[in-house]
Amino acid sequence: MTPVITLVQGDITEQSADAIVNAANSSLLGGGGVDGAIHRRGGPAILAECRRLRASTYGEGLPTGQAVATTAGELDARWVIHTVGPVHSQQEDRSGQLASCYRESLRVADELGARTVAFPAVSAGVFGWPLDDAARIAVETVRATPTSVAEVRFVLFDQRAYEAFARQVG
Ligand code: AR6
Repeated sequence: MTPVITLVQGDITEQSADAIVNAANSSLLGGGGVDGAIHRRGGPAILAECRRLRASTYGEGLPTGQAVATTAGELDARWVIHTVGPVHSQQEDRSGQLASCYRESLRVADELGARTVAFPAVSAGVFGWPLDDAARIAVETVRATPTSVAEVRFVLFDQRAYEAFARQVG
């Protein structure tokens, strides 16, 4: 099945969904942007579980392009799915890794039984991915990924990002 794609302009930490995707870094221990906002609003339970993951399965961190779930703490969601986008590079095409973030997040969502999943524009902030291309990869990958997720909601922080995604969704 292909999920319905919806677009919202706003703060992803204010969304109600089964799973909220975090644009994390491989340390899983927090940062700025979406990551900072999720840990701030979700509270310490998320970080505690991330630390446990670092002490067990992901001793060297979560590799770029992969995804892992934790509790959503105090967010209005059951899970946070942390994924690590690639840093944009002019020298190297890393779009496969960015596509993998969406595919792997949906795979984890399926494992959990999540039906509604909210995504930010992974890599389009601190990691420097050009917005139009980030939107194209996000939408194309979700459309090409078989999943039981019923709704993929892209939550875009500002109007520019919202419009970039709206052009892709058509
Ligand atoms: N809700 C929705 N979108 C947001 C929010 C929010 N609360 N805050 C920012 N955005 P970024 P990245 C937008 O930088 O590029 C962190 O330090 C933002 O405008 O959060 O994948 C991590 O720890 C942009 O369009 O993620 C990593 O080190 C998009 O979300 C690194 O940043 C993604 O921006 C990850 O960088």
